[in-house]
Amino acid sequence: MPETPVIYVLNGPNLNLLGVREPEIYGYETLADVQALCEGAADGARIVFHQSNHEGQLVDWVQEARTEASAVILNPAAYGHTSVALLDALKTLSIPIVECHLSNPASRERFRHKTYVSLVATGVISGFGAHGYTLAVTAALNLIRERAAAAARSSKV
Ligand code: CA2
Repeated sequence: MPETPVIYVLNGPNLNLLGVREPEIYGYETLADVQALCEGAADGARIVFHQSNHEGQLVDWVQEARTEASAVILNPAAYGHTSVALLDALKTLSIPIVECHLSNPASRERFRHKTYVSLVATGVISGFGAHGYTLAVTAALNLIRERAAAAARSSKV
């Protein structure tokens, strides 16, 4: 694990439109606002924040996180419901994965009720809008600290 925790926050397709369209579903905050919220909750950790509309780019960042990150927060957007490629990339990680959604997909159309990402996520945060990202950063920090404490304990015995 890097000395300063590094948290990758990855965002999938169309999330670049946040705050511009469908505010009744996704809220009025822009993606830049979401990034600022993550940085405000980081408590000394470094936030690496990305968004892409391209599945392969998201896979590349997940692969990069294998060596560069202490945890990943992922809002896969629609790729959560469709992408086996993203699932396969996430399966290679041995760091915490927090799945984060602005809306509560379980209360929406049936095709949103399941995500591939949930199969490998440590936990899922949904339905709290942009504030959910601050909850996700806090959850990731707790998981990173718990793992560091467990590693320190096991190196003593
Ligand atoms: O609630 C979420 O965060 C979602 O991941 C958002 C995805 C949706 O496919 C998932 O089921 C749930 C859609 C992201 C689209 O983002 C937009 C933002 C503003 C305007 C239009 C789309």
